[in-house]
Amino acid sequence: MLIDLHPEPADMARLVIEGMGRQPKQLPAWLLYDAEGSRLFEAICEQPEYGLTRTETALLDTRAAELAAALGPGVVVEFGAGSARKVSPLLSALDPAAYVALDISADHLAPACRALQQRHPDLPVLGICCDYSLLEQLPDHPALEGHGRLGFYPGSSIGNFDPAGARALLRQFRQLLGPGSRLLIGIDQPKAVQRLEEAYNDRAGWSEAFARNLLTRLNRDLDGDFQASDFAYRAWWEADHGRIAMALVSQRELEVRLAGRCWPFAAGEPLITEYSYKYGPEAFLDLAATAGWRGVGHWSDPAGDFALHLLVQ
Ligand code: AVJ
Repeated sequence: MLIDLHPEPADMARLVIEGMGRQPKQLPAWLLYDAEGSRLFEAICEQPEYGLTRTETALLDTRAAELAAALGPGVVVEFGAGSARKVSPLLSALDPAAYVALDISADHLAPACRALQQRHPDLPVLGICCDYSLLEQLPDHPALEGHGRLGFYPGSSIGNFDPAGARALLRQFRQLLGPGSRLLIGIDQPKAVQRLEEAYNDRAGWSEAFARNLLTRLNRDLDGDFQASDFAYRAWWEADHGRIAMALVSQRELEVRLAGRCWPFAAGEPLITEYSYKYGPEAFLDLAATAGWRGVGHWSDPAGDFALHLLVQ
C-alpha cells in the first residue's frame, strides 16, 4: 500500500545559487544522489576503508532481540527508507503492528515496499512518498491508528546536517512521531583521524567518483561548464567541528558558468560537496536534548566506531 503526497520537486537552481554564494561554496548533500550517485554510494559502502554500513548492519543483526525488547510495541516509521534493507532484522525480532516507510522518491519506495512485504508477508506495510522535513503530520491511515510510534533513522544520515539543521530534523521527527514515541537512530562516532580520512578517501576511488559525479549532474541539470580536470577531490577531518569535510578543490584561478551565472574560483578554493559530522555519545545526547529527546539506551560495536541510540520524548 502506497500513499503519494506528491512532494514538490526542490527548487534546485535556487538552492545551488544560494550554496555557491556561501563562503566556502557549499552544495546541498542530497544533490549527490541522482541515479548514478546512488549507485556510487552503494559501492562506497562495500569498500574496506568504509566500515560504517557494515558495522551498523552487524549491530542491527546481532542485537536485534535486545533492541526489540527496549523499543517495545508500536508502529515502526522509517525516515528516508530508500531500499529499506536495514530494518529487516529489527522487524523480525520486534513483530510490530505495522511498518511505515517514508521516502521522497516514489521510484525507490514502491519496489522497496514490495521486497520488504515479501520478506515479512504478515506485516502491514505502508509506503508514504513525501518530503518528511516539510510535513506537519503523518496522513491518517488505519495502519497508524491506536499504536505508539517507533522512529528509525539509520545510517548516520543526520551527519550530513550542520548542528542547527540536525536539531531541526530531530524536532521534526518529534513532531511527526508524537508524544510518547521513541526514536532509534544510527550515529557514526569519532575515531582515529587516519581511519576517518581513509574512509572518505578509499583507494579504489569510489569516494572521489561520488563527489565528481556532482559536477556531471550540475553540468547536465543546471547548464554548468565545470571541467573535471580543473578540480581535485579532498576529504579531511576538521577537529574543531567534529566533522569530515569533502570538497572539490579548484586547481587554478578560473570561472565556471552555472545556473545562468558566472562563479569565480581562486586557485585552491574548495567547493564543499558534503560534511559528515561524527558524535560521541555525550555530544549526541546533548544535541538530542536540545530537540526534546532523552537517551534511554545505546548499543555500540566493541571498537566504539558506531552507535545506535534509543531516544524517548
Ligand atoms: C550517508 C551521510 C552517512 O557521511 O558517511 C560516505 C555519506 N559520503 N562517503 C557519510 C558519504 C561519502 C555518508 N552518509
